[in-house]
Order: sequence, then structure tokens, then C-alpha cells
Amino acid sequence: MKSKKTFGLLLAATLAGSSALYAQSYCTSLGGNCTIIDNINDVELIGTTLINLNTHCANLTGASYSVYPATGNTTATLTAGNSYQLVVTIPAPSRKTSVWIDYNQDFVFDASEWTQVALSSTDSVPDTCTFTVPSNALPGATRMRIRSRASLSSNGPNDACTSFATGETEDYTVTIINTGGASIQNPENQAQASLQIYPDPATSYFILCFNVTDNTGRDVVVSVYDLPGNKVCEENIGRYNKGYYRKRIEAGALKLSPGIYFVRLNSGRGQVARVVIAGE
Ligand SMILES: [Ca+2]
Ligand SMILES: [Ca+2]
Repeated sequence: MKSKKTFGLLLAATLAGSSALYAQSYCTSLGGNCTIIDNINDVELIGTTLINLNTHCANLTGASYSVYPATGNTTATLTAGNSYQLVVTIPAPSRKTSVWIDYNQDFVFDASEWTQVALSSTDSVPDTCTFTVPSNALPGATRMRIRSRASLSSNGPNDACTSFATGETEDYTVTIINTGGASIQNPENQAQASLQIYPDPATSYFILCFNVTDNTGRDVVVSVYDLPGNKVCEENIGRYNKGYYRKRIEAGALKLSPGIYFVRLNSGRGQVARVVIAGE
């Protein structure tokens, strides 16, 4: 049987050749020519705080793409395993609307993360779809994308990043709570930094999330140790000011055997360590 890789394997490989380490972001070359009739006017997640009404077209001349802040009435908290109703209103008939939620937080809106809101809208009549947050959805800040498009064009599961000539795209951040225990707690160092790594166990990549709590421009160093405590590798991954960051690390030339490793992040003032469990 072919062995899968581990976080530790991936991290070590990445640190041996750090070109594989890079920041990820969501696709933004989305096109769109938002008009008064094919815009996303109202978005509401029933039973949550997300109620974003009468937004019309965010931009009538350029790409019709908006990223709403994770605050107030443009965000929501969702619980893994629960179902929710999303309501989207388009002012025109026959428009197609879709929603994606990046449940595994890999910066890709996968086809499996898609739900059709409407295949043919009716003028300003709310369209409603129901989706269920998967029980294995990762906890934390999660991107949700809603797109509208004219009637004769597709707006299906693989169109989250397609450049549209018509319609509008709206991105939201929702917070997913997963009571299955996937969240990593860091009580001893929470004031300084936090570290989260997923998926667990890793296969072809993993994502390193960390929080820097001041603006002194601290270097962030990632170190990997084996079970006996020997340092396997160490890498400075850059200088960061206050904020929450995600780094996706791809598998490269893997050097280590599957196993359990400690991953330590040092932001200059705080350190955290995690046990990495080997995959099968
Ligand atoms: Ca809008
Ligand atoms: Ca995804």
C-alpha cells in the first residue's frame, strides 16, 4: 500500500526547498458586468446575523466583485452538521445563482462545496436553497461566494472562478463552529500567538494558520521536531505584523518517514507546539 504523507513530512520537505511555501488567496478575476437586472440585491442566511439587503451593483463599470467584511450583518456563525436556508434575490427573471462555501478552507471552491440557489429567478422574488454544513467542516473563518449570471450561461459547480460577462459576485466570511473537537486550543500562549494546522493527517498539502498579536514586524520561524525532541528542520517564513495569516504548504521532495512530529511556531515572543499525527 502506498503510504500517505504527514504534516511533518510536508513541512520538512517544504522547509528543505522553501519555494513551495506561499500565501494563498481566492480567485478574483471574475469578470461580471453588473446591471440593474442581474445584480445580487439581497442575501440572507435565515436564523443568522447575515442580512445584506439592497446592495444592487457594487460596481457598474469594472469587475462586479465585492468582498464583505466579517462583521455585523455581513457575517454569520454556522454549526457543522446543521442545515441552513440561504435566500438570494435577483431583480430580473431567468437569472442563475450559485453559492460555494470553502468548508475545507483550502482556498478552492470545490464542486462538492457548491449549491444551486436558483436556475431561473423571478423578478425580485427571493430564491431559497438549503445547504448542510458538513460534519467534517473545518472550524473558523470560512469564505462563502455567491454568484449571479444571465440565463443562457452556465453558473454551475465548477464556475466559482469562471470569468462571467454578466452578473455579480459577492464574497462573505462566515464562522463555522465544529463541536467535533477539530479546533486546536492554545491556552498557555493564546496572548502571543496561535497555531492551527489542517487537514490532519495531511496528504498532499497542509495549511498553517497563525495569529500575530502585535505590530513590531516579528519574524515567524517554523521548527519541526521528532518524538525524541531532535530538531528536524527550521525555516523563517517571513516577517509579519498584527493579523491572522494562512500559509498553504505543498508537498515537495519528501525526506522523512511517516510519524508523529512536533511543529513549533515562534513569533519572537510566543511559541506553540503541536503534535502531528502520521497518515496511513
Ligand atoms: Ca449586490
Ligand atoms: Ca475547498
